[in-house]
Amino acid sequence: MEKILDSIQRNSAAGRKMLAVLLDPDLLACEARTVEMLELLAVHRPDFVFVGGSHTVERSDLLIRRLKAHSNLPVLLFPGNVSQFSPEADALLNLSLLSGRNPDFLIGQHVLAAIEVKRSGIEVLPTAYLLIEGGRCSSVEYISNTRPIPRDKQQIALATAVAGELLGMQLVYLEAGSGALLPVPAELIRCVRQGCGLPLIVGGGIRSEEALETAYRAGADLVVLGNVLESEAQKIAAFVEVRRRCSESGKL
Ligand code: 1GP
Repeated sequence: MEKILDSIQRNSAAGRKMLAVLLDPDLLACEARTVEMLELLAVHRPDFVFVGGSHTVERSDLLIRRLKAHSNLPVLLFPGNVSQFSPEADALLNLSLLSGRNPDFLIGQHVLAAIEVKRSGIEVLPTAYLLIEGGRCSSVEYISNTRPIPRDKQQIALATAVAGELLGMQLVYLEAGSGALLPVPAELIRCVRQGCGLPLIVGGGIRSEEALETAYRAGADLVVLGNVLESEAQKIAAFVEVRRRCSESGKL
């Protein structure tokens, strides 16, 4: 079977846009919402399901088992810390918070998880994770005790992404923070897209079809949606349609 990183690189090179739905393991606390979400994902298929968050209470593997029982969508771990690792996912986004200067989120958590991750044999996606200021203090900012990159500092974002590329990372994730008031600015996405050769993940504060389209048109390859689907799960149908439309025009 094709590796997940290979599929992301192939889609990025072809201009085919991708969509990921971020599910918080704590979603399981509400059975009705979990069932509704799983049923919708089976019909309106994103490319990936991300599982994790800056701060979660429930275990990731319980949600992953539910996902695996209901669909064959690839599940990627999006861990806020080492305790969220589960070998039952298909791949691990090995996030290094390059925008910050907190060694624990640059390398510390990675050392704690390293042997278990290696032994599990899970596919690992080394990812340059950049927090961009999103209009309010995000959970990532608070928990990691780091400062985000200012919204108008495109060149700092680009230099940080390229630093990750030069360290051998394979993906760049521009993150405004879950529930951000303002998504990552289009100009900043465009700048990183043009100056850095890696596939680009963008997320945080994207709640409308217009915002999704803006991110894709600016150069995002993979957009992550979380909060909006937690409150209005049925919107997934419209978002999948935006992905299709932007992919088609991206190929022209
Ligand atoms: C957070 O980028 C994701 O890490 C998704 O953010 O919940 O705001 O969609 P939202």
